[in-house]
Amino acid sequence: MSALPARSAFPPGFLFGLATSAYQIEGHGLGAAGPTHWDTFAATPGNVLHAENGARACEHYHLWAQDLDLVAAAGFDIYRFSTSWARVMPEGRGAVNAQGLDFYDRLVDGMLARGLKPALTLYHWELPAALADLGGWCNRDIAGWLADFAQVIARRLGDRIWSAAPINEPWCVSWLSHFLGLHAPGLRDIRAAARAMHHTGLAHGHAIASWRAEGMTNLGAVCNFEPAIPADPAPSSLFAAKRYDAIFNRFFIEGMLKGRYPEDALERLEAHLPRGWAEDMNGIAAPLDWLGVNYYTCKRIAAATGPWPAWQEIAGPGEKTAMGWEIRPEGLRDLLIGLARDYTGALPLLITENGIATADVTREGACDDSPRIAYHAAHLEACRAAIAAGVPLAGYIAWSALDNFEWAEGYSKRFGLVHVDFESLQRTPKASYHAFRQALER
Ligand code: GBH
Repeated sequence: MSALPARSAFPPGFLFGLATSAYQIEGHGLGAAGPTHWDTFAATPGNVLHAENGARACEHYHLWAQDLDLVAAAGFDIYRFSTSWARVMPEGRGAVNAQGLDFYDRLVDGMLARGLKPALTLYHWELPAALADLGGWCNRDIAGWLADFAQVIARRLGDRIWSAAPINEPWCVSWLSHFLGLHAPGLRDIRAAARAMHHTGLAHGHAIASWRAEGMTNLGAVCNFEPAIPADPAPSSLFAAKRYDAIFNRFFIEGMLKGRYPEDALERLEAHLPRGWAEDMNGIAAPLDWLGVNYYTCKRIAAATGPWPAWQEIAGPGEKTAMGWEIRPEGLRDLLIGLARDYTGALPLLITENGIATADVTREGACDDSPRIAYHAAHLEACRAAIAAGVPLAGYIAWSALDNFEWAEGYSKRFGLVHVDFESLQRTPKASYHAFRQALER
């Protein structure tokens, strides 16, 4: 069994953390909060496995103190969390719900009291339904709406936040949700997708500007990456993989870090971008203090017949997780090295998510958690290799602290280092939790 590398195997000051997101753990039906487009999406049969939703989830809204205790007791430095927009502003704009803001205020104080650095994600996917009704991410006004939400959060929490990023995974918010239709709002429309892609960048830039104006520091972006490997040496596969890479891996960081979009994405998307998009690029490329990397897997891509984007995913040779995602730790090493070389240079990188789903199991003992330990061990070694190659990697945040609402998969897939019984709500640390605790004290 592969052991986790010890804290002392990393450079001094390297930070470890655990991540969660609001809709996945809080229980959106608890406390006062406005409806979100994830409630709507989950209520439509066929969108979420077993028609589950985030109404109760882990009841973190009530049980947050014991959850923070667990994160701190294992010796983690960072707790990455998100703020539910509809809990803070039930209509998405205008009136602020004092109860919602009080909750995050207590939560942040709770982190500080336990020696945890609060890493804030402003938006992790549950859009207030009132804003979805106005077109959501397809409406250019979302940039201003998100900036206003950012300001409300900054004024209440900004003095105690360690790091902040406006949007978790712009690719998921736009492409996955508006082109592939797999997440809320479940659209399958190239025009909607292109607009959402551009508007995530615009809203990101506006939120960063709003935070800077409020004096906040250590601001970044969190993107998901899946290295695209040509499934075979055919030139058509190479082209398809390059096209995949442009949409998935390069579109958002080229916007946010270089103020431009990749040519190979524009060739099809430009016709669907909002008029005057090029004038937005400076604002999208607002200077950042770090880039967050969410990494889970890689993709093997071949060409496909049919309309653009005309690619297909081929199963790779590596072992698969319960999500069916291929395990490929060397992909993380190469990704970090490539990002530093081509995009970020001396800008610190931070792993903001990395983790593995296992099948539904009951408690520690009933569950063999060694695949999770092996997964994190291998990816931490990949981080060490990248650091040895000169990459300025600042830390590693694992997904996730708790088993939680895994979006379209409902509660059937478990990413937690801590097991949650969704009936009794009891938390039980898994073997991986104990492995981290031991690694972090060494
Ligand atoms: C993260 O996104 C989310 O931030 C988090 O909320 C979520 O719980 C966690 O992942 C686990 O899913 O083409 O079907 O093989 C991860 C982004 C994008 C990673 C899609 C896997 C391949 C899906 N994901 N990707 S598939």
